[in-house]
Amino acid sequence: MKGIVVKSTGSWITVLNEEGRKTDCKLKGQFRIRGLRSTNPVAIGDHVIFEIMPDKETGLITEILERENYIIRKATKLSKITHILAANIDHAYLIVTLALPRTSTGFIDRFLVTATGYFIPASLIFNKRDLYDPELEEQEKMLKEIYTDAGYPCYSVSALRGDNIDDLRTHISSKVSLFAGYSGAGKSALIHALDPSINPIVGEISQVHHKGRHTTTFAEMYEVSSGGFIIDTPGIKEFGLIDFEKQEIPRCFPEMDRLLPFCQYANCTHTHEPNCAVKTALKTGKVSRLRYSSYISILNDETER
Ligand SMILES: Nc1nc2c(ncn2[C@@H]2O[C@H](COP(=O)(O)OP(=O)(O)OP(=O)(O)O)[C@@H](O)[C@H]2O)c(=O)[nH]1
Ligand SMILES: [Mg+2]
Ligand SMILES: [Zn+2]
Repeated sequence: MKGIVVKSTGSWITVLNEEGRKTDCKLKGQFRIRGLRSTNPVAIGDHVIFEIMPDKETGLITEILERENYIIRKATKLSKITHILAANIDHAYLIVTLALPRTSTGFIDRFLVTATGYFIPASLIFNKRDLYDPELEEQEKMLKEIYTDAGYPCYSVSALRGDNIDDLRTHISSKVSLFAGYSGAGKSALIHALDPSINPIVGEISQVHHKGRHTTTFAEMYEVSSGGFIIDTPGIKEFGLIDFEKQEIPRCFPEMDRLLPFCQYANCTHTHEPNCAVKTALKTGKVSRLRYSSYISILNDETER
């Protein structure tokens, strides 16, 4: 039988078949050993072949079909352990907020570089706008402009108050969407707002650390009743890049990549080269300083490696 992995707790892998039935499966031994240097050999969203066990209740996954794409990260910049967030995704959404816990632009840019590098369309969802004062509203407006211009659609919502949830719902229908972000950003709350029949556990923000409490501990794919699938993921602190060559990084900043034909050198890194169109655009404000400084920071990290 064919199915899609919708949940994996380590000991059991839940597979949804074409008739909409879920079966808890084990993985046939050999996959565990075969040299996948990832903490999870099977990822949420994987298409698999499985058979029903003699108990007629549980299943055995015998084959993982080739992935159309996947999104992968390291726990930290220096960590060697990789983690596949999900596979076969149509769209990656990063849930961010300028309220608590405020998402850093460095984190946003690392996420976007990975999605872009793995050819997955990405968008930003600014959540918790009910908590914004005029100053945060102004900041959000500026960031939305920067990221929209760069090529990443932005949404401004409140999972709590329901602002712009209908609009987001139309965008996620008939797609497999990944929801990622810091713990406490409101990924699970947003999924509940999009479809109140889905009830993932929603956590609290710590009064002391002003961060989430890592409420969602396993990624899980939900079918939205108005159409589409959403993968809720556990909160992440850092987004370490994997398998990026230094020369690929400028290609993962779309607004800079667009300017490359206007740089003097075809392999311009937009750092020290003369007649660089990106540096000119930086002076006129066409390329944002925030994005450029993230670019330099990511470039330096990859050089160190
Ligand atoms: N004021 C306000 N609070 C929100 C909003 N969305 C989520 N929250 C709150 O933020 C806290 C964290 O929400 P969760 O949905 O658990 O966050 P998460 O991103 O799933 O966090 P992890 O599962 O830990 O990764 C909860 O207390 C939510 O009620 C919002 O739009 N406005
Ligand atoms: Mg959650
Ligand atoms: Zn250049």
